[in-house]
Amino acid sequence: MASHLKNLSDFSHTTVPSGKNYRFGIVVASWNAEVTGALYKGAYESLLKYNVAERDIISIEVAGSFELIAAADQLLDNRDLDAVICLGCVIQGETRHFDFICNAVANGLANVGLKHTKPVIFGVLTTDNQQQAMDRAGGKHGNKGTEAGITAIKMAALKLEFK
Ligand code: DLZ
Repeated sequence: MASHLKNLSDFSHTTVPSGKNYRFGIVVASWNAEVTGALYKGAYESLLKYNVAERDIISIEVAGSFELIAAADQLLDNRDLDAVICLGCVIQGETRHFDFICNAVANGLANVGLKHTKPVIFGVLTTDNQQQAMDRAGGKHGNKGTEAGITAIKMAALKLEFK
């Protein structure tokens, strides 16, 4: 369980509360599937590691990162979830598609979180190339999917604190 910070020494970015009895959605985009599959594995395994039950995780696959927005919104409309983790990978190309998609997804997911007053975790890699993406999906810079899973648990626990 998250606790209020009373002293500077209370702060610890390494403490992860138990995810037991919290319910999570994971939405994963299939564009750049090698990367997003690794992000998904990292997120899913991090939830299990911190005691989230498999029955408390609902996973959905969508076409591209742009579709994460509608899927997260619909999940929160129809399921009693404590947080939704959104995973995607947008790789810089020759066109302005990159900027349109990145901006739309970041703003869209933020708005979904505010609309539902629930944590919507931005686990979308936005990189110059495939190698940078792989480095962050289980490579030399870790796995951002794992970090997204941990962030979801921390945010779910924080919310309960204020009920
Ligand atoms: C169209 C498109 C492009 C060019 N690039 C990516 C990408 O790198 N990563 C990603 O997740 N999705 C991409 N898409 C697909 C869009 O997210 C979306 O699926 C389509 O525009 C249909 O709405």
